[in-house]
Amino acid sequence: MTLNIGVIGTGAIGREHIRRCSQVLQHSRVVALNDINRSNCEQIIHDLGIQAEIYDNAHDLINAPEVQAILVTSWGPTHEEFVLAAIKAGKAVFCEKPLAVTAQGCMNIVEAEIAAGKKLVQVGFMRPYDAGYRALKAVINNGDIGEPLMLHCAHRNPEVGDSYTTDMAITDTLIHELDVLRWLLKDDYVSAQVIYPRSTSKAASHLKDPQIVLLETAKGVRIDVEIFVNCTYGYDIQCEVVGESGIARLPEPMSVQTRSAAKLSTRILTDWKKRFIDAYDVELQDFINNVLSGEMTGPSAWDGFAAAVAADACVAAQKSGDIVPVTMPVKPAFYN
Ligand code: NAI
Ligand code: NAD
Ligand code: ISE
Repeated sequence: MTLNIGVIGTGAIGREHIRRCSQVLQHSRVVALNDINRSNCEQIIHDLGIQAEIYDNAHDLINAPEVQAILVTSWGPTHEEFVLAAIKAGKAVFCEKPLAVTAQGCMNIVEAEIAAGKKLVQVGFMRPYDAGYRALKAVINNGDIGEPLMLHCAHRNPEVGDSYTTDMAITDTLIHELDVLRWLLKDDYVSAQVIYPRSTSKAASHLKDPQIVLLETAKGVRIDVEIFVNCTYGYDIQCEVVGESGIARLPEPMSVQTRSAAKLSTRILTDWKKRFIDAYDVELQDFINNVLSGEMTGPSAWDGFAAAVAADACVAAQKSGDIVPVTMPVKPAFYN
């Protein structure tokens, strides 16, 4: 059986996901594309040699009879509209993070999905599919380091474009930690605070970079996340869990160690596309398999909502400098 997929948004990650659905994964075929910039679609059809219809309107793609499932990889502010339209059409939808740019937008999706009576949404949070994070979670679950007490994390990009704003450090970047740490600890956030260290001279003048986000969970775990998106040296994701009886660290990506010119060294990745390349493959194969089998088990609209509630609090904390409460409603039984 093959799943016919339509893709909205054929930019950086859209192109990557079309490549993997066409060349890497099983049981999937990309049959329809849409982008506000039509030439992006034409270029991809040419480069990847796929046969896909280009739609000039995203809603026509969503409602096209040959499209069985939708990938939303357009920019964040468009996600809510397209996911709601997919639910209305009764079609499964994989939506890149963020599910919507506000918690209210995510809640609109949660309510529409519950009203439809069927899970249709998977959010593109790929880190729970990463072998390194899964190994870290297994160490915690085995009790190897006792109960987690503190986490020290970092999310560093070599550079960002001028259009990247201070709040995007939360809504675009930290959102991955907000999701994966909640999953890792099986815990929810209760408060957030943001601290600005001395700014790097490498950032645009309008951007506060780096930032430190301090989170507290319901179980009392304290988390610090450094977000540094103009660190220059690489794309570097760190996560250290301090437990009652030991410490566990997220494994580094595999890299050959060299001894040369009086140095012992390993390379650091610079491109986010490569850091979680296997996790993207696994998450999308999971989506395809689940749509075909009729049971969605990946990161849900509720997980998208939970991350957005925490993100809203972090953005408020950026602006006020205060410790801001994170208040999560009770999870509907639909998502248990
Ligand atoms: P991009 O800017 O390279 O691509 C976005 C594409 O969407 C562009 O081709 C643009 O023309 C198109 N687009 C914008 N508005 C549209 C509309 N109304 N209708 C149809 N097409 C529209 O951005 P990128 O880096 O590919 O990011 C896209 C999404 O994927 C974002 O939500 C981003 O947060 C997410 N993302 C997720 C990553 C992950 O690790 N899970 C990594 C990178 C991006
Ligand atoms: P689990 O029951 O241990 O999950 C723990 C908890 O995390 C659950 O309460 C679940 O609701 C929640 N959760 C799941 N995804 C989340 C997310 N993205 N953000 C926040 N909370 C989340 O189950 P698990 O086997 O650890 O799987 C967790 C996720 O990883 C699932 O989405 C699963 O489909 C996916 N996954 C599974 C495999 C596999 O081989 N089974 C491999 C990779 C990823
Ligand atoms: C990008 O949108 C991503 O999602 C990457 O995974 C993240 O590391 C980067 O900071 C974001 O800009």
